[in-house]
Amino acid sequence: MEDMEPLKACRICKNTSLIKYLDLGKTPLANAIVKKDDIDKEEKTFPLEVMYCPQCHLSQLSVIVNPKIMFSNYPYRSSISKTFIEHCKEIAEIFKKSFDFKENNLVIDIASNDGCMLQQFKEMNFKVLGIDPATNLADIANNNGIETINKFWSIPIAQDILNTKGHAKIITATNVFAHVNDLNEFVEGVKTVLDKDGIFMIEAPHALQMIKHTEFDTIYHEHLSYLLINPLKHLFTEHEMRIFRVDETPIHGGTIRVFVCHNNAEHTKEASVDKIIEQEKNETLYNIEGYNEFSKRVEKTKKDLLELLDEIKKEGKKVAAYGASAKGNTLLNYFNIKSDNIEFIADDTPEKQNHFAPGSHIPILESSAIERENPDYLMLLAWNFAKELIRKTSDFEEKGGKYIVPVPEVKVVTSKDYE
Ligand code: DWN
Repeated sequence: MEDMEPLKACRICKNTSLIKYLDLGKTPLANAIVKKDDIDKEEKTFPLEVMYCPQCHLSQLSVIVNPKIMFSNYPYRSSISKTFIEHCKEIAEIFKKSFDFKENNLVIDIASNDGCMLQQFKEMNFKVLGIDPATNLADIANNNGIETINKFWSIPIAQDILNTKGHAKIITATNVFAHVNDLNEFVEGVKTVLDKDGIFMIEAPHALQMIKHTEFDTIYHEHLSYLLINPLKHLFTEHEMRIFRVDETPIHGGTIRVFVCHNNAEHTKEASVDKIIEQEKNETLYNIEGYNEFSKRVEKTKKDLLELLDEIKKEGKKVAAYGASAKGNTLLNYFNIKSDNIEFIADDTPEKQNHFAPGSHIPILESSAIERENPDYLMLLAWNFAKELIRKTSDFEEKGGKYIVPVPEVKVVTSKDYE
């Protein structure tokens, strides 16, 4: 596959008449952090446009960037966030309590990152197996005792696991289903190895929350699809599977947790499935009207944030950022914000420190830089973890520092706003 190919048809229902409703220009890959030695090299950029399928209502990018470029070595560690570790524990407890799974049942986590999710299941005496294409992350997980296959998920991988370890009672896929181009291959792989009464659980940003709360920074090339329950229902029906429960959870700006099983499995469909579909209909996300004013709200966020940063600059005050997130790079690049406005981005991820953000080339430093450089404001580019980031920077606030949260609307906040 070349670096990029155009989307020819809706990846779920194959409709070819898609409607573009957002264009964020050509941008570098959101996690393509730049080494010091490469700072003067030209960065690859790709169109960042979102298309709406009027047939199944899936939102999806107009291009597919080669996943090998994005995921073979990945600078994002799930375990950096204590909030996310707690979130993984909550998921493992749901399976332990709500479904009568036994110790030693096999749990597979697809796109298992550094083993964050599987560590929780392992502590509950499940048998665990991770799959992740990122060699750097698979090495971390394997070194931590979480067996991890360093590959992309596929039907052959699923078949190998079935032959060597048997069926899986649980297959989890958090923050990966929206990243996959060939969802049919992905789902057929799950079907191959999922136990007849097993559960396949997906977590992904809910397009309803993205549109409703102007979370445009969730849009970057790793996220090929922006999911609603209706298109997912259509997809699983095609594979003799069905959605029997949907939870809503606030992580990552509003996520849907979708429970799927084989058609003839014993899991009874819950009211939550139709309730979410009703919500999606009520937000007019099943026709293009629901999307038309989204881009206007993105432009308002851009105007408000640039005005705020200009004001702060005129006061001679300094702004830094915390959380060199992929979403943060969408925001910085679409708003054309660079180091003359944001002095540095603090981040606790070793793979990101002492590099530069893609496009903006703002330096990414260890979070100790906050105390050393003493900015007046911290823009939370990982606003979805605002509470955790604010809790970690209480010294900064005690010295009079304030926080800027850019989404869902531009606000100057303090820890009191999160009590
Ligand atoms: O889907 C994806 C989501 C789940 O994670 C991936 N495609 C990529 C990634 O997106 P993101 O980078 O926007 O996610 P986060 O979790 O909002 O990024 C948080 C950033 O902030 C990371 O670089 C880690 C950093 N961080 C930190 O330095 N200290 C985060 C916390 C909580 C901290 O305490």
